[in-house]
This record gives sequence, C-alpha cells and structure tokens, in this order.
Amino acid sequence: MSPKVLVTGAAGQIGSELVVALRKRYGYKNVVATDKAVTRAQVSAGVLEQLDVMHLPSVERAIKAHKVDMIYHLAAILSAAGEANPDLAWDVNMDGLKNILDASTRHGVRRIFWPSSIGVFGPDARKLRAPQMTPLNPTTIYGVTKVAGELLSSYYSLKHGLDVRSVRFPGLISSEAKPGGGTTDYAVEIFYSALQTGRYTCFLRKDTVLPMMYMPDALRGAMEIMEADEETVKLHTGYNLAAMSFSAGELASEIMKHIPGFKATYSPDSRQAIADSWPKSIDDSAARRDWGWKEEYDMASMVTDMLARLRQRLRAGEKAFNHRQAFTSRAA
Ligand code: NAD
Ligand code: AKB
Repeated sequence: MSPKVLVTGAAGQIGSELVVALRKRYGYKNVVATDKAVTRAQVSAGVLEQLDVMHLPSVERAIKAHKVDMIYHLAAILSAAGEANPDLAWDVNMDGLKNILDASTRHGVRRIFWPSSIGVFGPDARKLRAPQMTPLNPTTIYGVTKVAGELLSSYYSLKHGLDVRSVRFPGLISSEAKPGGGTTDYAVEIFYSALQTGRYTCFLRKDTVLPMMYMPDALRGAMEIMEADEETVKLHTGYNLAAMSFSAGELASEIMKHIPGFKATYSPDSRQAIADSWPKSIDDSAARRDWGWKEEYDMASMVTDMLARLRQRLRAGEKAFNHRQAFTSRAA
C-alpha cells in the first residue's frame, strides 16, 4: 500500500518539484503538500494546505488528520536569509524540526526526510573533498542549525527509534522554482538573466568554487534514500551528497557556449564570506557505498537542460517566472 506523505515547506525551491515527483510516485491524494506561505488559489485548487511548522498543535493535527506515515520536512530559512535574521533562522530551523520529530514520535510517523547542507562545514574543514566525518564548525547561523539538526535527528533515531534520513545537499540548481535566500542562488539567477537580458552581475567572485547539483538528481537522491532498505542507511546525521563543482566564472563560460553574447560581471557582497567558509567539493563515498548514490548530471548537461527548459517557458510567455504559479500549474 502506498505511504501517506506530508511535505512541509512545499512551496519552496525543492518542494515545488518534489511534490510533483512524489505525487507521480505515490498518487496525488497520498501526498499532502503544506507551507506557511500559501495563496487562497492554491488552497482552493487543493494543491497546498497552510501549515506553520512552528505551531506544534497544527503539526500534530495535520499528521493525525491525514494519517501520515512519511514526512519530507523542507520548511527552513536558508544561509543568506539566516544571516539577515538569525533569530528567525534558529526558531524555524530548530523549533520547526523539533516539532516534526516530537509529533512524529507521538503519532506513529515511520520515516522522515530532512535535508542538511554543505552549510555544516566551516573554514577548518578540508576545502577539497571535505570528508563525511570531520570537525563541523560552521560560521553561519544556518550551518549551526544544520549541525544541531543533524545531531537532534540522530538523537531521536537512537532514543525513539524514529527513522530520520538526511543528506547534505550542495547548492541546488532548478528550472521550476527560484531559490529562497541562499548563497548558491547565483547559479540559478544567472540563467534567468542570461536569457532575459544577456547580462548578469554575480554576487560572488569569479573564482568562487562551490559544490552544486541539478534538481532532478536532488529529487532522485531524496526519494532513493527514503526508499533504501533500513540496513543500508547507516548514518542518521547527514550523508555528504555530491554531483559537480564549478566556479562562478566556469558556469558563465559554459552558458556563453549557448549564448555567445552573454556577459557576466562580478560584484561580491556579504554572501562571499559565507561561500568562502564552505568547501569547494565534498567526499560522498559513504552515500555511494551505503545506498548506491550516483548523480546523472554534470555541469555541461545541466546547463543544456536548464537553458532548454527556461527557453521553453519564456516562449510560452511565462514572463514572471513566479515559482508559486509554477507549483500550482505543475501540480494541478
Ligand atoms: P526555500 O527557501 O525555497 O523554501 C522553504 C519553504 O519553507 C518556503 O516555501 C517557506 O514559505 C517555507 N517556510 C518557512 N517558514 C515556515 C514555517 N514556519 N512553516 C512552514 N513553512 C515555512 O528552501 P528550499 O531550497 O526548498 O530548501 C528546503 C530544505 O532543503 C531546507 O532545509 C534547506 O536548508 C535544504 N537545502 C536546500 C538547498 C538548496 O540549494 N535549495 C541546499 C541544501 C539544503
Ligand atoms: C544556501 O546557499 O543556503 C543553500 C545551501 C547550500 O544550503 N543553497
């Protein structure tokens, strides 16, 4: 029988596409998509329910009402938005996660996916192929909540037998929804600007290298770890997950192969310090060994696919690229 799945933060960059993929796999009615920020149209179309993960009674009510047995907990504040409002980042990322873990323990949810991030690493981690097991001393509040969240998840696994599964995602590049306040957002913005204006001013230095992943791989990774046999998932903190690494300049050059007149300039802002504190690449051999992770996209195939998808939407006249509209139309 198909599991009953609840997704929090479903209107965000990952949720907008993950909900569509989960509904394809488990059936439309078996996937309850929720977010704090919902429009009346989304609610009346039945694609999204309003749920604030900070409010424990509402989380418990949703789990009981829908007889949920699996949760993808995506609601969060990302790195750059977190530095702008550290209190909010701590409250949403920590209280939200604890509410999900507590409500799940009480009401029989059997498995939870909660994404961690390369944000767990700090300046003292190895820059190239940062290991799975290494000192985690992040210098952002986002990273602090990700390290604490990994430990909290592992604690609930040990103490309450809750099956929490997690990966440390790199920066995610997606064509359907715009990112929501991260340091790696430039790698999505650049495509929109290249197609719409032929110019882009990047908020990171040209030589800034970060680990990245294309959204189809990220969705597959999340669903694969959730469906992996229990014996194969040995870590209940967060598995390093890698696909590609490139500098901002290298991404611009790859886009230029498709749009010859494209011009990128660089004007680093406060997000540069966050990027500089993260590794350039991470070692994901534990995920490959334990549950068979393997990426499909490299930088060249990702750029080709991104441009094709965004061009198609531009031709179709979707000028606004509003991710909440994209979610509604794809899910309907
Ligand atoms: P996002 O910012 O695009 O979406 C987050 C969603 O959470 C938003 O729709 C927002 O409305 C919702 N939200 C915020 N506060 C809420 C609350 N109190 N209750 C309910 N919903 C609330 O984020 P995303 O990129 O989709 O990321 C999802 C998860 O994946 C996060 O945990 C993030 O740290 C992690 N992650 C993302 C990336 C990436 O590159 N996108 C990389 C690594 C890890
Ligand atoms: C961010 O930049 O904050 C996210 C992440 C890598 O966790 N994209």
